[in-house]
Amino acid sequence: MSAAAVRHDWTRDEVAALFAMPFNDLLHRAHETHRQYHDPNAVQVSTLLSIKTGGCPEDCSYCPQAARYDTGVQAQKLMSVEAVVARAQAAKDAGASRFCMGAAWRSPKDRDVAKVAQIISAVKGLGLETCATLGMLNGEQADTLKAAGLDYYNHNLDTAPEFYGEIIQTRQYQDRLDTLEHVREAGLKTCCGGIVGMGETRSQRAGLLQTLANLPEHPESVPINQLVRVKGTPLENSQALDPFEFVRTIAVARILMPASMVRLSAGRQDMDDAVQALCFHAGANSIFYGEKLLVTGNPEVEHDRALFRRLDLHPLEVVEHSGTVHADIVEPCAA
Ligand code: SAM
Ligand code: DTB
Ligand code: SF4
Repeated sequence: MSAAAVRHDWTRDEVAALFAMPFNDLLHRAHETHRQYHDPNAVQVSTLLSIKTGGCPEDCSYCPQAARYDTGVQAQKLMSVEAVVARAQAAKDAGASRFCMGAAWRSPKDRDVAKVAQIISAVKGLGLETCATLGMLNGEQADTLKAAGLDYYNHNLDTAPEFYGEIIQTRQYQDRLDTLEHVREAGLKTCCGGIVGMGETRSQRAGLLQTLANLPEHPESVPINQLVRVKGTPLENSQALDPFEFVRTIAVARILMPASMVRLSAGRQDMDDAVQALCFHAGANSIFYGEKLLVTGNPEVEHDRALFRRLDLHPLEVVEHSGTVHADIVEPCAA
């Protein structure tokens, strides 16, 4: 059978038709696609760190770090190079191969970018892949980060274009597309996905994935976040998404972007292990590993190690120009 094509011309109807497939048929197609492009038992493992927390001027309705919502998050200024490096080393020692640094900025100032560039060079020096998510960037800022050794830039579309205005008013969808263009032009890899469970319709979930798949290049990483409902945010009382609908979203992402890494991102703490196993079967092959996302919780490291053992998954090894990073989060099975 020939490999699934990498396409950039998906129609909304085609994507909606994938969502509407019988669950087993959808999972079968997604898993078949997954095996054509990826080792089905390998999962890429990233650890997140909030290097500048809270106090953000934006109004993203889901976000615990927006200053305007009373979420109990304490604002903290940008961490020092030494403090970030210590956390990155600990993440590497625990088995992460990529270190993702997040900052609660609308867009960084040039002097912030200069400081983050120093942090990135130092983290890169540990032999880790680097990823940053700092808000909107102009072309020059993207170039500076690339020159510092940044591998990936995370900037999400978050949702479908037609639902976006109900979630965020302080910046436009087009601003996000512009930042993604600057990132691509700087030669950075893109990490771009969205959030489900914010009250969007299935057609809007299809719209998010359609927009991602029709970007000029598929993002190398596609994080699919399930909304973490944080008290004090406008979305705190959103209705929980049916877990099988989440699995469908992963499966459709896998089919639309067959060569990309699809990350089962935020929301794993609210998901049982069987649902996560279905997500891996449906084509998810990346996770955030470590007890914290940016400010909210993530499964315990020991729990994830056990999950990998139970599912015979292994962390993806990353071959970088600096050598081979062996991400070893699972001790051999005793049985
Ligand atoms: N401030 C920068 C920005 O917004 O571009 C970078 C950090 S921001 C926290 C990164 C992403 O985290 C957001 O685009 C959103 O997709 C995700 N996120 C934030 N809060 C979330 C939540 N409560 N549940 C799920 N995902 C969330
Ligand atoms: C992404 O798509 N998800 C991550 C990462 N990119 C930066 C962030 C999830 C944040 C969840 C809520 C929090 O802890 O702030
Ligand atoms: Fe600020 Fe980013 Fe949170 Fe939006 S998602 S409020 S830009 S930290």
